[in-house]
Amino acid sequence: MKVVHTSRHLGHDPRIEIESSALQPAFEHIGRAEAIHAALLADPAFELLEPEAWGTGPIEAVHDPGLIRFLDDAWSQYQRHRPNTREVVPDVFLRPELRAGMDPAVEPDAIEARLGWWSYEVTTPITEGTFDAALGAVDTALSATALVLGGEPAAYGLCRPPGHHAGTSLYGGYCFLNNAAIAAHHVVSTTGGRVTILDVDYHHGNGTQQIFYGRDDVQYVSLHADPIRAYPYMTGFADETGTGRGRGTTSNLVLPAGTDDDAYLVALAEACERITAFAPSLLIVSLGLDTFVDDPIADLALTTAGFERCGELIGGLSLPTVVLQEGGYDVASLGENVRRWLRGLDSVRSPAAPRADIPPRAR
Ligand code: Q9C
Ligand code: ZN
Repeated sequence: MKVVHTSRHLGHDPRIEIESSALQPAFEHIGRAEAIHAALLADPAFELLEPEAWGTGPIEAVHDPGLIRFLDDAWSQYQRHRPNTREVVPDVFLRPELRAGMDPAVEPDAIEARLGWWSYEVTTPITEGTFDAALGAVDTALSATALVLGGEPAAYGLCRPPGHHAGTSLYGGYCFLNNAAIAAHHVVSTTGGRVTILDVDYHHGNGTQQIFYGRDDVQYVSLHADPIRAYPYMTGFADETGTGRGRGTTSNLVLPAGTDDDAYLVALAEACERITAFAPSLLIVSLGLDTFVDDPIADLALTTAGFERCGELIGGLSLPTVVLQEGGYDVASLGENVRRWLRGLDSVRSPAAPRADIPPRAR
């Protein structure tokens, strides 16, 4: 399987984050992508490639241009405000109640206010190279997608930073630009096909859901820890199923603490049925390995062997498949968990998988 990877992720280098009311070593750090890269490099079943440069056009088709402008200059504007700050984090947020009964706010000029205008939480520091790393992750996602549109049965994009918590006009949850959403919209707009995003990260992908909530050309199916106990707490409930034209195109399958391989695979089979019913021309998997039994910020109980079974089940859909990296924080096991998941996917595919589902314009 072809793997897209770039060292540009090294620019996003947070060392600390505020998490569970404490200042902690960052969970989302460069060592994660390095571990995955090393594991795939050591296995001859994977061929590593650099991404192409896609520019900001495909990003602007999904995100507010104001968010992109903000990410481009937030770090330097903060340095003018407080020199030598390593991790830039908001400390004030706009809640609508702040201006209840008044005119709505407009984007402020002060960097402190801009941080809290574009983010919704405090665990996602901006460092000097964050914007370039986020652009590199989008290039990685689009390049992996182009491989699949070009006839590869599957490809993996080693995206870092991850993307599924980033919404149209919002960053947070370690995410700045929504790699999977940008790739899905690119497929729809260039091929006219329908796309499913299957999100298997431990956390609900609130950003991906929000971006496609009113659309019927991209289906969003997510398996995640019940938001009644787990981040992002505010979205991801089973009764959120889409709106307007998008009614029925969002599926949230919520999982109890301690869910093991067998119980997870039952839920994943249900997700596969909903995907089959939608009949997409291409599948994008938001692959989080934070469902792992030893993940430091999560409470599910999947094993390395279970990840291989998950890959096999999804490979059985026989859809052209783009796999994009999201979360996963047990760095000691992360590389092997990704490797086994991808080998599971590959094991059930013939090298010449049929491409009849890709509309002719995409070939
Ligand atoms: N007390 C991804 O996996 N911190 N993002 C949770 C709970 C943020 C996870 C705080 C977790 C973000 C891509
Ligand atoms: Zn996650």
